[in-house]
Amino acid sequence: DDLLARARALHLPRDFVFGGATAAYQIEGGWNADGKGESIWDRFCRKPGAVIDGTSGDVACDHYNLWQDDIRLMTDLGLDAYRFSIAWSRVQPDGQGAMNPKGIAFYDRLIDGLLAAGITPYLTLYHWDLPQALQDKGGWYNRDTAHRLADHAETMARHYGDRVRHWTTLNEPWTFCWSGHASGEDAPGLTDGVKGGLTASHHALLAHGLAVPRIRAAAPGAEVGVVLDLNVVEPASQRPEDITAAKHFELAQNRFYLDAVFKGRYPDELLTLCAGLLPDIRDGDLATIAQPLDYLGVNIYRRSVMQAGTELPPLNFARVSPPGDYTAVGYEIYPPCIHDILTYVHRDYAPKAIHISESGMATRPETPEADGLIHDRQRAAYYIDHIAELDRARQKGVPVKAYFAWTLIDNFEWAYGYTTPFGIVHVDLETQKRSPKLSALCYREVLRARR
Ligand code: PNW
Repeated sequence: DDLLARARALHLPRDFVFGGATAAYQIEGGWNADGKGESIWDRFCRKPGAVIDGTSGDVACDHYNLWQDDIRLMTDLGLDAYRFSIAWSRVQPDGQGAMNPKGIAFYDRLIDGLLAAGITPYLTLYHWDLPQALQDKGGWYNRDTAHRLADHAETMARHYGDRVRHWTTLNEPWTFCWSGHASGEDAPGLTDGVKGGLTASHHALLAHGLAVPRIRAAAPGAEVGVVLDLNVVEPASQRPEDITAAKHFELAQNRFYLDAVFKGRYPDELLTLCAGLLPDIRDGDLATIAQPLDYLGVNIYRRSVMQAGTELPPLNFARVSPPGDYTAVGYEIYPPCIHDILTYVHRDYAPKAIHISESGMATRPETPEADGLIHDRQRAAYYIDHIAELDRARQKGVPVKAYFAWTLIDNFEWAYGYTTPFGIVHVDLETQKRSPKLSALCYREVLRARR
């Protein structure tokens, strides 16, 4: 097959890390098993209309029970690494106070199983599923939540730090803060506009900054980073109002987080624009946030072409869809985005190392062809083209060290439910049977072709 041949023609270095990524709520199921507490996603999915197909992660891929099968899949694909997240309410049902030993034991089994299989665990502490008990106290609007996450980080690092070396504090503060608190598309479903997005973001960044030294103290030798979802932003035209709108979007999605984490400040232009909508930013907060990091994780799915519009006033942008191919969640397929974001981050912030912590595409639900295989040719090409663009940036000297496919197995895609699978492995939701797709076979070839 031509795609397999194209995969074999990529030659990343031998020590380049290839992995698969997932998140607890999207795959585990077992939403109330063995003493797990309720999370904001458990609550949100029960709200009529919140998830387009009316589903939830109650069962998802039943990874809570089938984790051994999933490790076997990773072994078959030859993955070096596995990026997963801990469901906070599984290990500590209320997000503070009593721990849940059975929940802790689940991740012990998973981590020990990965290590026995020779797969390196990359652990994310927070991938969107805040314990509902903390939401009841204000969630990310409550500054105290930052301290609760830092405590959680330390507890996890004490427990798993002897076996887990790679730690991520937050997954995508932009998305969980803004989609959760400004537009309301994600849990907890609040629609408080810019004020909501910025308040949640400041507290989330504070949580990150407080957590980093706690992880290092509890797990000496740990490599610690944060995962940001960044976008390559372009104005739709050279009209001044479009250039301004693109700038506002870039400040809000990229620079707010990057400047805080790497430079210990928020962009002045954004603070001026959003005066009156700002959270309580206290003396010392930005110094706390700007911890030295071992790596930056970047999730990149598309570029963003922006024009003047009415979204999130006073940011006032609108997304433009240039002609081209689009995925099932409406993202433009634009492979240079990965090269462009890597060179942008390297040029302006120079992290020690960069990981592409997520990259991948959604389709409509798929079914196997006569030969039993799902021929997801577009997804296979997506991986080949994006990894080639990553390699182009690497060859220019960008220190990109790892790439994680989003996602290992078809799973619960948040507000899209099960309507837009992203997996390189198909999951039959009736039988829970896993079957690698053509994209998985191509990915394996890319891994094998390293030299
Ligand atoms: C990520 N964008 O979110 C999440 O980390 C995953 O949990 C999720 O399943 C995956 O993407 C697929 O949607 C995104 O701006 C955040 O293009 C932002 C963007 C894309 C995905």
